[in-house]
Amino acid sequence: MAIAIKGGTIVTADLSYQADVLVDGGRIVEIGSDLSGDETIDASGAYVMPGGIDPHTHLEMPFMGTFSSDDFDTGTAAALAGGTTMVVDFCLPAPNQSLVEALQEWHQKAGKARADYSFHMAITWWGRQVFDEMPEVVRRGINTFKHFMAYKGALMVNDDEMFASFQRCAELGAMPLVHAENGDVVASLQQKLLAEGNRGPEAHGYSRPTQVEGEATNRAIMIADQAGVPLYVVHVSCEESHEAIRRARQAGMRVFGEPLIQHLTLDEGEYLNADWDYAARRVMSPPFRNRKHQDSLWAGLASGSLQVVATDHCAFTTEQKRFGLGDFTKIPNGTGGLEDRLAVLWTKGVNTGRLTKNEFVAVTSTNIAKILNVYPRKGAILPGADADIVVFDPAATKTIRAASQKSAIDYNVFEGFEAKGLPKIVLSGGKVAYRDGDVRAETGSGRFVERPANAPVNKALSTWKELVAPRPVERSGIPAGV
Ligand code: DUC
Ligand code: ZN
Ligand code: ZN
Ligand code: ZN
Repeated sequence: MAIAIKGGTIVTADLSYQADVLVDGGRIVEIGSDLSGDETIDASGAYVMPGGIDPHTHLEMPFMGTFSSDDFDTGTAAALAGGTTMVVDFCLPAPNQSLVEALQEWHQKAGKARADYSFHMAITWWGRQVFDEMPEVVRRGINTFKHFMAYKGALMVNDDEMFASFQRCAELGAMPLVHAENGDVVASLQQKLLAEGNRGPEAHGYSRPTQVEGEATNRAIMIADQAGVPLYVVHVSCEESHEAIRRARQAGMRVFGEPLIQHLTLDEGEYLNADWDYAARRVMSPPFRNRKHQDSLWAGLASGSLQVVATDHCAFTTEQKRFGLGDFTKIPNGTGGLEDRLAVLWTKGVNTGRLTKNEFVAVTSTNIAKILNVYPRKGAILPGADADIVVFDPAATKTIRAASQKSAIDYNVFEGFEAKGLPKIVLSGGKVAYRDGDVRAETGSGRFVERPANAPVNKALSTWKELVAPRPVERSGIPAGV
């Protein structure tokens, strides 16, 4: 059944112009004037944009002794209600678990998805088996591998493991991702704070200062350059990390940075709230920062040194957060945001003039589609692209309330936020998936999106130097190797 979206202004990462869009068979089939279909969507006064892509979610993730409370069903319902038509989640193998087996488990969980999805594969342990399985993971449509430089004793990988994995990514045309925080320093700061009697959620912020993030970001960048591979830094929260990325890009390295909507808009003062639950609900890693860092992130999005706005959606209920009563290190780390990313970014970004409408589309959809190698199937309003489309009403308003959200948790870190500019109608795969408050996409209607490998680079981009094994120097009269 063909649907004509009529009378709107198409807004892409490059252009804004008036045209109708005709979708059929799950794809965009035509863009032009006076188009008609079996059904018409009136988009007058609205912007017609590519569906949002959130490249950083944790749905039903086993973490810190529990599972995050939004699964692929409620999580993608929240996503669609917020104008996000594709999520990229993290497959986390257990220690010594086969990557392929873990991937099968994640495919099972994602069977409930209402929106399209993909996975990043996390390198949670290192060994011959992981090395051997990485090509199979790539063949199965996953071109990104995540590395946690924090969570010592759990998810953290060491530098030698990270370097080995980065080199393997380079060979395979895959890209490493990093959660960049120095896990050793965080662990010792946590112990110090606890020993000094600092046990509340505010200590979470003190245990993860911007230095630990800046150091790890720099380290990951240098290791990636030596491995001859591009790098994607998730949840860039501060100037120190942003600065490292800027510098790397200036040196010619292909390094990407992803701030979260939370870090752009919420600050460290949240942890000083006298209500333990209020503060604990906002505990995530990296923690919220001060205004100086927020300004840096906004500037990076406008100037292009940072490319993507994500959520790291990892939702825990208040009850789960209370696992950390009396010990902040046991508060499950994570906040929600999937449903609110577009509305909050538009309100704080476009309405204030910090971002143009086209930059908004770039950072919520198009840039990540290119980085993850799914453009122009995703992230584009073009004939042939998937019909994942947001009809966005810049005049619509709402007050964000947990009471009316699709997410399964009992609070919202944006509670009370006055949003202006909202998705009104969302198409996913050519069907109306959300309209005026109702999610219509059915559980299980989402599809897995394969992301093919890129061409391997295998050179240090900063020097364009071949990464070949150096030859030993021949010396006359002295035995080799001495
Ligand atoms: N940070 C979080 O806050 N939650 C999930 C994982 C992470 O790195
Ligand atoms: Zn992380
Ligand atoms: Zn995180
Ligand atoms: Zn994350």
